[in-house]
Amino acid sequence: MTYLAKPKFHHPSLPKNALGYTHRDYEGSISTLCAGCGHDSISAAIIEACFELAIEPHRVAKLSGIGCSSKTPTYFLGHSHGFNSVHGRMPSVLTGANLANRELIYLGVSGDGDSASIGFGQFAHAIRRGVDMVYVVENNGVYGLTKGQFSATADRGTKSKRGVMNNDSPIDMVGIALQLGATFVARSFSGDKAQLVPLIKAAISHRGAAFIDVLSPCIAFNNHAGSTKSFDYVREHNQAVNKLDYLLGRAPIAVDYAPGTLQVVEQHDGSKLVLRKLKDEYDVSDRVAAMNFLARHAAKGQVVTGLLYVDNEPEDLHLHLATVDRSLNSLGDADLCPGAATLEKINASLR
Ligand SMILES: Cc1ncc(C[n+]2csc(CCOP(=O)(O)OP(=O)(O)O)c2C)c(N)n1
Ligand code: SF4
Ligand SMILES: [Mg+2]
Repeated sequence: MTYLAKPKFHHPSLPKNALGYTHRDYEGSISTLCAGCGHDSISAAIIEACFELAIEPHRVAKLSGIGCSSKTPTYFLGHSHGFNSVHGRMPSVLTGANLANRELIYLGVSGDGDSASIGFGQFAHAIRRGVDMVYVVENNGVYGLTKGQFSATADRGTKSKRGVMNNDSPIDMVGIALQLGATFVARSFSGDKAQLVPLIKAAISHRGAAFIDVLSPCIAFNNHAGSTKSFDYVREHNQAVNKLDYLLGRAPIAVDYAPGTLQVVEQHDGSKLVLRKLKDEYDVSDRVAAMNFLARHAAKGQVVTGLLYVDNEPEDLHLHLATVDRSLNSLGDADLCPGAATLEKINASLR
């Protein structure tokens, strides 16, 4: 279908990053989503984050399941590795790929249906194992692709476009991610690029399970009054706990704020997360307090956004399994076969 192709010409004055790439080098095919869908704004934020970090596109592996959200990797990073799995099965495919080749940056993109309904178990196990990845849920509270049924993240008491009431309790993806031990947890809004781009950059630089729940209104099926996932509702009830600046390398912090309002988290690679606190009492390193804060605000119908929790000494699955430093797909027969004598010893120990 030729209408999906973008023109290959670059305007010579397009801004370039440290690698000499323009934004166009991080784009994908033309989106086929509904005009105004929140998911397209998340794709734009991913493109911006990768451009600003000057990531070589071939170092990224983007994986997804099924849904409008899971279609989006086609619309960004057209020169990266990609795998579109079956519904709800992205986390296990990502886990396997990560174990085989730890050199790549893993970006899992999913929907609330894909991760909180059919793929809930898969989501939970990838998070609790600490797979080194950025896991983005584009959360609209409905199954957009199959025309707007409530998903498991829809709040109790919300009304569908046709007026049907949802009586089931919602699954709060950030609450679950915190409980399961994700070492980087954030929530954002597709309409807030200034908040979302630094969160994605920080998540990419985090070495462990990074989870970002992005509220992403479905304008076709869940943007009406009575929905808590509409543009208007999220804008009116958004309670950001902090503003994040992501500083690469050992750049000095050149911001001047009142004592107690700035929290700096230094990561393993020397990069810094500089957090300007918007809520005095909020401490991003306190996981239990974060769970409590979120539950209290959710009970009042408020949508807490920002960087909610980060562990600056995260552990990942490779560390837990004590795998070798090299990627497994680069090992040859000599590395993999211990030899007849060693095999005999192992077998003897099991008899
Ligand atoms: C095994 C299986 N069951 C059901 C479906 C039908 N189906 C396709 S997408 C989808 C839900 C997608 O919802 P979500 O992940 O929230 O994505 P959205 O479209 O809202 O972005 C469902 C139930 C399917 N494709 N495969
Ligand atoms: S149906 Fe909803 S989620 Fe799917 S593309 Fe349209 S607006 Fe986006
Ligand atoms: Mg959805």
